[in-house]
Amino acid sequence: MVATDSIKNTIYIKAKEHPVNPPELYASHLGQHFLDTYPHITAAHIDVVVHRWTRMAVDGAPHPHSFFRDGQETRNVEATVARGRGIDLRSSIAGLSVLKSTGSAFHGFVRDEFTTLPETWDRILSTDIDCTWAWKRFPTVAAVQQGVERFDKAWEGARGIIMKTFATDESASVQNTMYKMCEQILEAVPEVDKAGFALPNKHYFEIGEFFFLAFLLSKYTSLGWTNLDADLSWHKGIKNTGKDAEVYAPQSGPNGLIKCEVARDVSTLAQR
Ligand code: AZA
Repeated sequence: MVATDSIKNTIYIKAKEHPVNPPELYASHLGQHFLDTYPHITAAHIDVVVHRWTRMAVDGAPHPHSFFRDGQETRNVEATVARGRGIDLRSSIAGLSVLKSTGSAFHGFVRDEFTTLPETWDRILSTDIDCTWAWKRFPTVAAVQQGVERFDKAWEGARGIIMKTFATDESASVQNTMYKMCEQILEAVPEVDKAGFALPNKHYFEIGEFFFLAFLLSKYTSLGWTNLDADLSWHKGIKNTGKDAEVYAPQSGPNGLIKCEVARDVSTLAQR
């Protein structure tokens, strides 16, 4: 058995001995170390999470030693280093919260006795991006090291594709937009075999949209009408629906978590 104490200390020491950027290379070094050091171990699994500490700008100049946490977004790496198999790396962007105020529709979906959702041709679209891309297997740490700039380039490329597609796509659905993003990531990074997303559908509803539902809830439950905040017309007849909608309420859920993974053609993968 290897104590977690030794594992923790190894993580510190390897962070001194090797660069920690890009995280894909650091994770590979770390995993290989465990295989080289402990003959009874067949595979090492490493997860690295990189937080955004961005240098402060003070009086317009980058400050030499001060940083701020620039959002909840992280850059993550999962590495599996397995004896006799090589190194499998999965890189990801997680926790990148995005919202667009229009340019998103959702209609034409199956309607049956289980459907209550109305169709929409214009809605707010918001989600927390969780995007992962899986690299083709690397035989050794030296192969990861060779052309190591590929990892930062892929991360920057994927982030750019995500932002641009999210902003500019006339989204037909979360599913459709995420598929387009996957295709572009595969095109931009030839050494990546698969790209995927897991996107929560974060809803913002017009206050007024669920007026009728609120009315029913207040009639048949102990929830008070005034607690429901369902409509604004009680105040001087304010209109806040359709073209008049300006004030929206974020919904706490439950909401969908929509996932997709797009891989290269299997016949192409076999030749790689
Ligand atoms: N996809 C969407 O884009 N929006 C939705 C879904 C869905 O599957 N379900 N509710 N709202």
